[in-house]
Amino acid sequence: MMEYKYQLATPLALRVIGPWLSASENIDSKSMMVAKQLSACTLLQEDAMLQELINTLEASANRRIIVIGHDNADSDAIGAGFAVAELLGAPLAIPNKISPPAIEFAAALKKDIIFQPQLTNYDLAVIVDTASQKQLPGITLDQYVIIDHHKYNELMEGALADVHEPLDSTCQLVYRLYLTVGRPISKKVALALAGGIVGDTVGLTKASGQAILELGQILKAGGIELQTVLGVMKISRRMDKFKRLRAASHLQLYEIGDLAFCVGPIEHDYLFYTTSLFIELGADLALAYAQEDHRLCLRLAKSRNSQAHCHALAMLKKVFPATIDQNLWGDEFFAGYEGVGNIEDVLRSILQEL
Ligand SMILES: [Mn+2]
Repeated sequence: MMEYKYQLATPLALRVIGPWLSASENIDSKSMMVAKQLSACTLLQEDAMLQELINTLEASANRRIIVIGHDNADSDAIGAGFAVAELLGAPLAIPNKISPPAIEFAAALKKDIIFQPQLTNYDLAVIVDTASQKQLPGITLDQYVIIDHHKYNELMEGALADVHEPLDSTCQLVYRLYLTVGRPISKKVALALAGGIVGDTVGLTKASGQAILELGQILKAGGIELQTVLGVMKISRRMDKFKRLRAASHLQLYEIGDLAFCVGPIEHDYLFYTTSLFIELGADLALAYAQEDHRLCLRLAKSRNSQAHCHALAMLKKVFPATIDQNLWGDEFFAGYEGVGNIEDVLRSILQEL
């Protein structure tokens, strides 16, 4: 069913998108008219959404386009952003930073990423994997389109066009965009899209059949293996065996009812990797910290498999109530703090909360 749908869409989309993808190629007004008529007849909602986006992009031919993923970018934002940027020959930007788990992955794609982009330098922004203005600190949107998979998206209202469907990942929507315009999937684009799917489905443990099917198609189209993607995504890859074992040997275990809470010191650069390591070992909740005099940097992670009724960010907000936002960030499963603090006090507060 899906295969058929895309085969149908490809020649049409190629005509519409042709002049925009390659400025040298001329399109006659007749075929454009036919394309528009056909486009108006599109019955499938997703095709219509994709087509509207393509039309908007086509109307922006020769204008300056920038692709932007949400702040604290994860592998879905990076992967989808990379693939769209490749498709458009546009730069990729992130408001402030890449999320630690996605740093290795972003580096493997070898594309320059612009931080704190100046939108006044561009005519159109393609926003990927982003559901609210809050995820775009410091960015004032004007002319933009959206490609996103979050169930609720606050940015759709002001967008010129949107491709929005509640799937497992934005990368699947970008894959469908590639199919619709008939652009081949290169090895790197396959890695980007597959990485986004693997990331947003927590290493495929939460993947729907549809996501796994599309992942398979992406791997096949790009001629890469899942093993390659997993290797690039492997979280504790950056820690060598001695660092991993040393971190494990310094961990303190708190058993609170059925809850396993692991705490350990580590150098600043390995905070995230250490919490991941503890979770991999079976912790429900993991805290890694670096204490340098009065300065404390820590990361708190919750296992996705845990039944623990705790919210990592909410927990840190209780522990550091007066902290300004920039020093404290995260979500239910992973949160970080950097600032003044003492690990003994912090640990006491957390244990009280648990
Ligand atoms: Mn996502």
